[in-house]
Amino acid sequence: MKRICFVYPNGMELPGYFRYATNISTDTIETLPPMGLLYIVGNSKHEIDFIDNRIKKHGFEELSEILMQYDIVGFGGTIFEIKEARRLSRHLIKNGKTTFYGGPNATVNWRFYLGQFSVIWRGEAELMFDKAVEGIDNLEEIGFSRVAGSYVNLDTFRIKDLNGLSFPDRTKIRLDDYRRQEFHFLGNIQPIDIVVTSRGCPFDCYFCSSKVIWDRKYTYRSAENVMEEIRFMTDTYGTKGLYFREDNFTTNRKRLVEFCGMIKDFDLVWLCESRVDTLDEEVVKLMADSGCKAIWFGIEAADDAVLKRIGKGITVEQIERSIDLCNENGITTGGAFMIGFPFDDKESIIRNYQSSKKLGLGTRSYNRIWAVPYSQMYDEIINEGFDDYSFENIILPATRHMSADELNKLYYRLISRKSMIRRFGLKMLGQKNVRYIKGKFPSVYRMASRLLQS
Ligand code: B12
Ligand code: SF4
Repeated sequence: MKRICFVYPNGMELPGYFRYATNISTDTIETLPPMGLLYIVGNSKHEIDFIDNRIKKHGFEELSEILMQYDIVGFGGTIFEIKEARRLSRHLIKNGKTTFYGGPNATVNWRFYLGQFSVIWRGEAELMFDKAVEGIDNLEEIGFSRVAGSYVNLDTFRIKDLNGLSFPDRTKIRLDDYRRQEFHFLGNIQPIDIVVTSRGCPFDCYFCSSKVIWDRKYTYRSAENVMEEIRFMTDTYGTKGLYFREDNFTTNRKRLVEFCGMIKDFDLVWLCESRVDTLDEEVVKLMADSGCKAIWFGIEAADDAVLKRIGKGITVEQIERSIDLCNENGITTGGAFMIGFPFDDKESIIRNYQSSKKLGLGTRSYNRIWAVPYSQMYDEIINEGFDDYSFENIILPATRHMSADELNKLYYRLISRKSMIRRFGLKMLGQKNVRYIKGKFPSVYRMASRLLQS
């Protein structure tokens, strides 16, 4: 039996110009369990160890020493963790080990990492991983090609029937190590877990790399199959809350209705991400009645002209309607917006920002655009030369009308200054005292929050 270990690497240090102009965070307090890797472990007959280095924070020497005990080391993660994965892999290969690199970044950007991992894995892995381990000396026979020093599956692996998979192996982690700011929408409860009910996305937004990763193919588990996992979670871990963090939780209306009917039997609260055009009055009511406390929407812009240009496929009217429906049914709403599209100028950004405040959202988050390969927006940014600031293929771009620095300054003035004050205030006062103020003097707390949000 081969000795195998999976590693979710630690995030890389980004140059200062990223840190001060974006909300990108590598803080472990703000992350979720790496479900992809846990899925592979749960579906493999091999004993696989797992290290989440965002939690463990081993240094290079220490981690490479640990990993030298294994025959095969598999790295996951996004583009933001590539540096640690690459460095460890080079070291391990030099010492006769075999390394795998998988996940969304490997799927899309494999060409950049040829020669640096023994095997670069594109797409889903549960059904093929054991075959690759057992046939490691004959990978060509199971769909891999030898390209510039690595084996890579040029045809991305996809799984048709997600219901046939075993659940992710959560014994490899401590659920307690993972949390996200979104958890507060569910109140002060524990444990909260994530369950992945679907993969991929059928939409085609101009700025998003999902279509390159998942080829616009959307697969989903049946409501019954999801309930089985939830039952397992509540029985085993006493799960009290769930966060459905996936591209398209609400896209299949029939499944959503079934899901709401079934989850009612559990005493659970939950939150999810959604698109405004997938909700209607009946479904929002059902969601609220079945324990949904919050919905986080990818809105991007509160302006029909911008929404059209970015191919989002939604309108301001739909945005307002869905938010109203949620508010009427006691579901808290959050909305994410993007600032600094290639066509944006100062006026359009300020207009979008001002309009976004009038939508009735409970919480808003604004992301100053950074771009990773590949999306239509990424290609435009490269082709038009707006990539003055870039690091490991992550670009902090300029627009046709504003330099990257002008955009950073505007973003800072409109948004990040307030969130910095908020974070600084939290640090100074301490989480405990803030909770005390919130409980004892709710109106003071609300007023301060509103001031910092406006
Ligand atoms: C949930 C999620 C999160 C969660 C948890 C992320 C995590 N640590 O796992 C949170 C909210 C924390 C998050 C944060 C961020 N995310 Co995110 N996130 C997602 C999302 C919506 C779903 C991921 C998921 O659970 N998929 C389901 C599982 C089953 O699939 P999977 O992870 O891809 O794994 C399968 C295969 O890829 C493969 N595989 C995976 N790893 C490995 C390893 C080996 C060895 C092998 C063989 C195979 C293999 O097998 C798995 C099983 O089939 C994806 C979008 C998407 N649909 O992919 C974005 C996505 C992964 N996120 C992305 C980004 C950029 C981020 C952020 C950097 C954003 C930010 N501004 O901060 C941060 C930082 C990430 C971090 N360091 O934790 C990008 C990554 C792009 C890239 N090129 O790397 C994605 C693809 C979104 C997008 N469309 O651009 N994210
Ligand atoms: S932004 Fe959301 S809806 Fe649009 S393509 Fe990406 S995942 Fe799909």
